[in-house]
Amino acid sequence: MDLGDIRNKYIEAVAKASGEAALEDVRVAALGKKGEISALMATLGKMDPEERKATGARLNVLKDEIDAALRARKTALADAALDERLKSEWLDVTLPGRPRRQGTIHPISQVWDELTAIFADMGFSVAEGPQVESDWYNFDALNIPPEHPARQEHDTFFMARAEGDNRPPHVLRTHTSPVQIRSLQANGAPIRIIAPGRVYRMDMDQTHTPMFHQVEGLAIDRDISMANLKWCLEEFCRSFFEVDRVELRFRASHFPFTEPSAEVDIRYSNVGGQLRIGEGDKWMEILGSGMVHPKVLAAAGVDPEQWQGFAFGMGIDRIAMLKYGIPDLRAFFEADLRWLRHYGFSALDVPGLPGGLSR
Ligand code: 2NL
Repeated sequence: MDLGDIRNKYIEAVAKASGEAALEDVRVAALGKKGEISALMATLGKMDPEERKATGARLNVLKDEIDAALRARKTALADAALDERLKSEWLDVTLPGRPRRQGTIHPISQVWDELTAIFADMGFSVAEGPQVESDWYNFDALNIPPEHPARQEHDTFFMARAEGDNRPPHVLRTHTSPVQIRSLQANGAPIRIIAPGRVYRMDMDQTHTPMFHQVEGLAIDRDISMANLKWCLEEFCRSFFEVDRVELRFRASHFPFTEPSAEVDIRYSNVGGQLRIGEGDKWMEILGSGMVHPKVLAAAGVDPEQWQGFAFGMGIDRIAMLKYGIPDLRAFFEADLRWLRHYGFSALDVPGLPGGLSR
């Protein structure tokens, strides 16, 4: 037998093996239990001692040589595979770290927090209540009887009743007044609360969305007048718009739930599209207000002979647009991340009177 031919055959096969599996096939064929070298080893027993010694030694050398070639090739293949992986999976560790994107506080939330801080400083606590209301809380208790035109003006969303159920339907609250009625019923007078929250009216155009935000305020005590209302609103506007001087104009108006009633305008100027509060010769309506109607107090279980007070209602979205120069109301509700990054606030920018409202 020519061991040289066998050697060349396996060394060549090892060199040609293109992967671990092919290499294993070569190993089994040459060195496996039933492999060619093992078969040759098995013939040694029939040889005479001299020949056996010489052939045995040569077979061992051959076995070691093939084994070494197999190991070397295996290492080379693994190195090549690793090189391939490193080429595709490289990472430039010298690049600067990418900070996680920070969310922002929505301008409505910011303004909500700002006005809460201002009224809290004046002794108002925050009241909340359901967004689906009975028509009694949303209308009747507020001196808006069924035939009152205000019921139509409110563009109310009505909830569906079960088939055959003829009771008046519940509504999506059209203002947060019901929250105040509920607070009066639960706590009685005296009371000083604001009720910020979502309200709903069937209206949709450049200046209206079917859901918007309102804050109402209510102060009931034994000796409260329009003068207290005026001071309270002026103080609020000075703080909220962060100007030293504001001027409010009270215009006689009508709401079913207040008597007398006043719509309140604020003085402003428009210099090249920039609104400035407290100066100039323009007036803009910002809220409605008045002395709580005796019938409303009575409906909420408060004796109008002993108690009186003021109430007001204001659009949060509207005053947010005014303060932060946001031109389109609808953008508030589109969840456009680019818009939020532009108009949103840092999560660390928590409004408070000691630290300032909008730093
Ligand atoms: C407006 C007008 C107003 C009220 C809301 C109120 C609440 C109770 C009793 C009496 Cl419980 N009044 N709220 C009073 C006057 C006006 O809102 O134009 N809002 C945007």
